[in-house]
Amino acid sequence: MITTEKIEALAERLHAAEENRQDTPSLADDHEINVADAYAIQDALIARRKAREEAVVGVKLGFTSKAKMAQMGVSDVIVGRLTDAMRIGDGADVDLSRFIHPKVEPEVAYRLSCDVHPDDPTTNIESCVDALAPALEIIDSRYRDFRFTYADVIADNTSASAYAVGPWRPVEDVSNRAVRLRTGDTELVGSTAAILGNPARALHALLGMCRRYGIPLRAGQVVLAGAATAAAPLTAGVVECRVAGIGSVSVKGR
Ligand code: 0L1
Repeated sequence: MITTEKIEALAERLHAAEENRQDTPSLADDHEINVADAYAIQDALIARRKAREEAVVGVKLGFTSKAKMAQMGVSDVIVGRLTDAMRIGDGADVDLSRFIHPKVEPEVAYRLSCDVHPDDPTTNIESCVDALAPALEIIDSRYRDFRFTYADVIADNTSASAYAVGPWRPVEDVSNRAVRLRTGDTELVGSTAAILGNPARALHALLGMCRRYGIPLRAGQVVLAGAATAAAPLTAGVVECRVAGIGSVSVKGR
């Protein structure tokens, strides 16, 4: 475990990278950080966002696909926090100059209808979800050349940067729906099955991670379940995520 001073210093480094849109080398280059340290750095980073008057409005999961887990050599998902400053309206413009090297991922979002108590073994997280929607997540790693370790990316709030959610609709089984991510001339096609086999499983994985790392889950929060395709670079123009039977959401890079 690293010291509290070191946690604060590393959070400050990542916070400055985000504020100045200036990438930074991997923390692991000169520090030994374990997963608990990394979540402590993420907490300190979120405290800085709150000091900037941002409110936490949700959580996101990362490394929910087998391919990404294998690439990082891990078997656990990662959790990051979403704030109100990250929210982009469906169809709204997004200013590309606020990012370092943004990428976009098509996702499924869930909405929590009640506070979730991860420490209570009787908690049924699926019964605390009242709606789902297509979503886009913009990830913007603060690390130079996207070179990071598993602990690095957790410390960096799992690259969370911005997100948009389409129209909410009642919860249904979305375990194997076609997903299309359209950006410029590029179209990536995937399936919701890439998200832990079924996005609903992401909710259970989230509960376990929140239990382990003391992350609260509150009524009204959004849960981004994970990417259904590889990430695509976010460039100028319209980006759309369409999930079969659920609808679509878009943003416009400028
Ligand atoms: O997939 C995710 O959202 C997890 C973090 C991605 C790390 C990155 O490529 O920046």
